[in-house]
Amino acid sequence: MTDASELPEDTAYESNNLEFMTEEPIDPQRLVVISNRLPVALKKVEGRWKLTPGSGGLVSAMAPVLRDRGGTWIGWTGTSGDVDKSLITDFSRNAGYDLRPVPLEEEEVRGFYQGFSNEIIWPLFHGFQSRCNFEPNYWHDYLTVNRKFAEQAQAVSGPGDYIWVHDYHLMHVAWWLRQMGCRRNLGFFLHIPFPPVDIFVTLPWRAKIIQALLEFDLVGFHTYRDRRNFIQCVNLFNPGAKTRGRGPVVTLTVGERTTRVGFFPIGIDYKAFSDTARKKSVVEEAHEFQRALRKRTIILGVDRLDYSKGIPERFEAIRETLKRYPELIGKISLVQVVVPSREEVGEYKALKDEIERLVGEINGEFTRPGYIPIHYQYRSLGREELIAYYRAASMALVTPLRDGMNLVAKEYCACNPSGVLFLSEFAGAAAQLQNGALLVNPYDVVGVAKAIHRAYHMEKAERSQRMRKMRETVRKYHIFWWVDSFLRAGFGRTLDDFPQEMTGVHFASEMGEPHE
Ligand code: GDG
Repeated sequence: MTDASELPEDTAYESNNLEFMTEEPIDPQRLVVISNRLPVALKKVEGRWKLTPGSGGLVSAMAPVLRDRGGTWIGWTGTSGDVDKSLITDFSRNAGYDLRPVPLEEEEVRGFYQGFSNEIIWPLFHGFQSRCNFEPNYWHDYLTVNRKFAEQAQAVSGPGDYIWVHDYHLMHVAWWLRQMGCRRNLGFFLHIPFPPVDIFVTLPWRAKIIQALLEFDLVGFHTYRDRRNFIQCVNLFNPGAKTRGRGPVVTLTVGERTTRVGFFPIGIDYKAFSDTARKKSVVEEAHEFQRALRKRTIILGVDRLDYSKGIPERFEAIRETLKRYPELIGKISLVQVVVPSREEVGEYKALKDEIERLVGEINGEFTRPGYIPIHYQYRSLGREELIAYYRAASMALVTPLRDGMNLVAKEYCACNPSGVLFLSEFAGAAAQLQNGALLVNPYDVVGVAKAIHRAYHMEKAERSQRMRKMRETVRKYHIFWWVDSFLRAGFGRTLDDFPQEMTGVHFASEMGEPHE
């Protein structure tokens, strides 16, 4: 268990109390959102096309925003070849915003999505260098597909629109748009971490990626640390680069070009989650789950299948807990939901096998009549079912090895007023939730086991007090605040629109290094 005061300085400082925005309404431009996937996927089931809602952090974050404001969402449908467009048109009509699919060939999906995005950028940016497959041909597909997205954006947007590109699959879109002569205001948000310079420099296309990102007018990250890493990389490849400003948004000038660079910790639709968690049907379902587990302490884990989420390490921590504290055998159960993801990538299949082997092993060791230590589910839950689990679980184990933010941590807080949150120091969310979470190093299984033991015996008053603080933060910095903050930083005319200080966080130097 790590106390906030023991954290490295930059981690401890990311408390992100970002009250830097002006109160004036933002310009009413139309919002054009671009992401790799649309918020829905098309699938052929028994010869007929079906539309299924997408899952994952980006969809959870952006779908309510476009529903609220209207606009256009450009993305891939998740399938190749001809698709039934009428389903997409019907969806657009009901959703209140337009969907514009970008068709991709199977070969392109292989090189751009499975290859460059998921075999290079994802592992590298999460710090898993040894998992990278730096296949030179992937780069070509990455560029080709980014150009397709740029062409679609150019075709469907008007001069006053704000084009907001999301995530690591599409870091080259602005570069292409500029090549096409587009002078529109372009924003980019990275949902995953930006790596430290010594990791980033191993990328064979490092200088090109930096150059491409600087073609955006605003580049946003979740945390101060990600932004710092990015600025250091820009400086390495552009020794004359100048950073100005001291707040959460600074400007970076390289030659003739100036780009704003900021950190904006993403939030959730707090009200929607907390309201649903209080619905009668959800409360009853939560009781159902508790009864099924015979009122044992439920510890919840919910993650996409991904090595960055630290699922095997979490299982080892549960094994360690039951070994170290045998009195907890029969008292605590981990309910682990693993949502299928990227199953076509070999490494993910291997991870699934590893997870299932560990479940078998640990359950084999500690199962007793009427007691199973790990309840493992490999499926996607319905939204209300997920919220019922959040409500039923007295504790949530959110222990990624590295994570841009981690929305599950915030959703749990919104849904469970008396729960205990164990949170990895290496999740972006730790910067905001360290005031109430039990911060853990996910690699330290003994440390996690001690934290579980401590939480099991924690007084009710301490639990509630910790959770109250976290709920306050999650409630205040919700998803609409995040969108608003980003758009204000994108539209604000000068940096003077942003005060140099934020409540509780002061920026001392040009580089924005925080000090107490
Ligand atoms: C990326 C970054 C960053 C999960 N299982 C089910 C389900 N979910 C929803 C959760 C949550 C989302 O998926 C997962 O979000 P995370 O933030 O935890 O993780 P990533 O998908 O990796 O997201 C991440 C995020 O982007 C946003 O910027 O926080 O760091 O990696 O919203 O509720 N939803 C349903 N059933 C499930 O079984 N309905």
